[in-house]
Amino acid sequence: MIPSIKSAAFIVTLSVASLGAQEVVPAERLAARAWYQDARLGMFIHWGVYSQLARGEWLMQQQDIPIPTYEWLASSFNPIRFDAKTWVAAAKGAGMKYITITSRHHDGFSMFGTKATRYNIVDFTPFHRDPLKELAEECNRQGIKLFFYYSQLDWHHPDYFPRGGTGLKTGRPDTGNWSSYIAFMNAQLTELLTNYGPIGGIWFDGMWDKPNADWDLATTYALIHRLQPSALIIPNHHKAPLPGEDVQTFEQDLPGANTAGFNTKEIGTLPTETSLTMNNSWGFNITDSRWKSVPDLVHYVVRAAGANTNLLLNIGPRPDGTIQPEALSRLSELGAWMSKYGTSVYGTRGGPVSPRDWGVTTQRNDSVFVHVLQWRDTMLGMAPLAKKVLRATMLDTGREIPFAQSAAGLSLTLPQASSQEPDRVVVLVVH
Ligand code: H79
Repeated sequence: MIPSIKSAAFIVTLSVASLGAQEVVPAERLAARAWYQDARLGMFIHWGVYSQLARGEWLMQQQDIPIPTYEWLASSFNPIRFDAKTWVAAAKGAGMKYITITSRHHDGFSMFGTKATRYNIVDFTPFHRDPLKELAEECNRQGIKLFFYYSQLDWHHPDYFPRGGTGLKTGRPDTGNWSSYIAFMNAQLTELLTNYGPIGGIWFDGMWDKPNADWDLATTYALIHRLQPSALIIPNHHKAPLPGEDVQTFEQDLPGANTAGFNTKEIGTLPTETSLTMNNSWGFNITDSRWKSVPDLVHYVVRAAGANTNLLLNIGPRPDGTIQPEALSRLSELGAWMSKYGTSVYGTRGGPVSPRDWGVTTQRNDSVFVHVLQWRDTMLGMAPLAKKVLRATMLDTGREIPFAQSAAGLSLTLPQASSQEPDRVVVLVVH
């Protein structure tokens, strides 16, 4: 279940056969991975100059916006209503334990103060503030861990050359120095890991734009691990995990599913995460009203936990720094559910019965939590458990319920399902 972190180091056999080596993961990173898995629920934030266009975060590519035109957009970014306290409180109120925010997306604009380029929120906009610094300080105050999303793909930087599959029509000359681009990224990552206190880690995205390029990941990963030995590396490269990485993340899908069309079905041995939009957009999209319902969001959290996976639930704040009321209300309602039922999610791992259509199981020590998600009847038959069930109670009322255990399985007699309850949670004490 919960791995012991007492040993100084843990030897992991690499899945990359060609390296033929063993990776030694230091104890502090194993501890950070365990913390991360215990957290189970985080907030993803997509916010950048694209938020002003109110059409997601890909408009520069989708509409072939030339760099000078997009630079004007950047130069007018002034989110005067941004308030780190409000954002962190919204995450905390939703029961989230960490925040992962875009420090730089594919448009190449840095949402933090950086010396590596003037094309950043402090130097290039009338705002002149560093929102990541304000967030880092506020997260520290409110006990939330902060991770930085960082795009390796860049539609603006001249040295992102040769180009990949996207960002081809932004008007850059057909020249550029790839190793300078890698050095630029490493300089920025050094800043992110030096100027913001202890951070949770780096969430990479965009490498899939140039799958065959030499990204020199070994150097970048070693740099991160040297600067902050507890920082986790979470890459969204759509491939099986590579050496130095800590979490395998899946976009809009649970591990093994691929409704998105680009997620790998190769699941390694690392902790896993699913990132999910609350409507159908990452960046603020003013016409996207396809919001997931609160019961659906509860199901996503619980189905992720039952698959031993974290859920990273996204919001796309508006360009003035405010969060849409549709998102805020869902966050606080999800938080109300988490404050009542969170013990069956936080600090758990996937349970003894693998995910089923009717629901999932999670476990912590000698407690198994049965999450009944899609089952209208009172009698539920489950697959056999290896351990003996001593007691079965409903999590919400604490009332004992009848059960029968045999070699054929476990049957539970549940209270009537009420239409308000997204999840009927049974606590089994096992021995
Ligand atoms: O930040 C959000 C998105 O902007 C970013 N990741 C999330 C977290 C994202 N960018 N692209 N995608 C997600 C999906 C991209 C799919 C495609 Fe392709 C890019 C389709 C064609 C080009 C990758 C490369 C998949 C096929 C080829």
